[in-house]
Amino acid sequence: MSTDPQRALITGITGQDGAYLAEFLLARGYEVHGMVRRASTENFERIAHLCDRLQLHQADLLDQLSIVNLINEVRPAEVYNLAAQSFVPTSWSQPLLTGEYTALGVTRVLEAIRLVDRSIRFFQASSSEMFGHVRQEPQNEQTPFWPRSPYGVAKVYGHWITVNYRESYGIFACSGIMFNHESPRRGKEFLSRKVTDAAARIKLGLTREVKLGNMAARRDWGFAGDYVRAMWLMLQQDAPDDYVIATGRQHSVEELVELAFGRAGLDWRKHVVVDPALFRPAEVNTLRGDARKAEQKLCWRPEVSFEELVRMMVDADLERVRKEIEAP
Ligand code: NAP
Ligand code: G4F
Repeated sequence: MSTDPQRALITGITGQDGAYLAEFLLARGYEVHGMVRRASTENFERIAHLCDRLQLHQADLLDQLSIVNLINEVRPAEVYNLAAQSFVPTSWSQPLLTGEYTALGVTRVLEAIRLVDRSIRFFQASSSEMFGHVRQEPQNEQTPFWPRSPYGVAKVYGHWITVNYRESYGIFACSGIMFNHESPRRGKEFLSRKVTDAAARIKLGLTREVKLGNMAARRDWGFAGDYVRAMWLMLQQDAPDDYVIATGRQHSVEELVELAFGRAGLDWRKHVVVDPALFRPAEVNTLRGDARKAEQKLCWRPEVSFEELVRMMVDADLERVRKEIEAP
């Protein structure tokens, strides 16, 4: 006897996490739907290898009716809200748009669930940027928030509106407070990928230097593939809740740079130029998560170490740049 597959809807499916989550859910037999926004040229690079197994629908976080219609049409059992303006520096140059996407966009998805079917389970991609000027080391679910960017402020709104719809309407809504997670699919403007891409390009003779900002900032970096597993686990529990997802280990930007350049056989000091223009108006100096609740309740643990992650990213960029040189 065959049973109907579980149906999931992912907003932000074209992003780093969206691509890993889509792979993860397809491997578990889900019928996977993705929300994509209209663009003059399709931007499906990260999900190209999955496209024949996905159902993609146009809608936009800015447009309430498009989200209501989408959820009504798809009728998913689970919604993963990964779409956002996710780059912290852009949140200073476009603070209002960041608020529209990253804060109010969450309410629009929750409103659609409230109107169409309150039994839909909801995951919100919250961020360790909410801890900002940290009040406690390491940070857990009880640590107070002190966001340091318009992005962080918007994510605090998204977190609390998720909690509020759970408490007000009984929606199975979970907030995953995720620390930085990276992969070869990471956007090239984020620190880790900017560094691994630069190391590859320098190694293969395409450029000589890379400009970076604050080398002293410290982050808790994990692998995106591990983090999407935690998202799914949250929606499989008996009751909705909020969880910190982190490795518990912290490294400086300088340590990441040294490791990445070392993997490419380079001395980073010969190639990195510190550019004050890349410093942020307000920096989050240190982040380190305490994921013991996720470990105990979800049985979640990261499987890829920081060192493995950096090696994986450098190797992937070396291979990609080599191919670009061979077949431009
Ligand atoms: P990402 O690669 O920047 O992907 C963002 C996604 O959001 C893209 O698919 C993008 O679509 C989509 N999007 C943006 N604005 C939209 C709009 N108006 N309507 C519909 N879709 C829109 O981000 P990520 O690293 O995968 O992160 C996923 C989520 O986790 C984000 O909410 C991020 O803030 C959060 N988060 C990430 C981390 C991390 O370290 N990666 C940590 C904590 C929380 P386009 O492709 O069309 O641009
Ligand atoms: O890679 P980043 O741009 O990530 P950031 O700002 O920590 O935000 C990421 O993680 C959050 C979770 O904590 C997510 F919510 C968010 O969506 C995003 O995925 O910068 C990491 C650190 C910062 O301290 C930054 O000042 O690296 C420092 N940095 C130094 N030079 C740089 C650079 N960051 C970038 N992007 N580019 C540089 O040249």
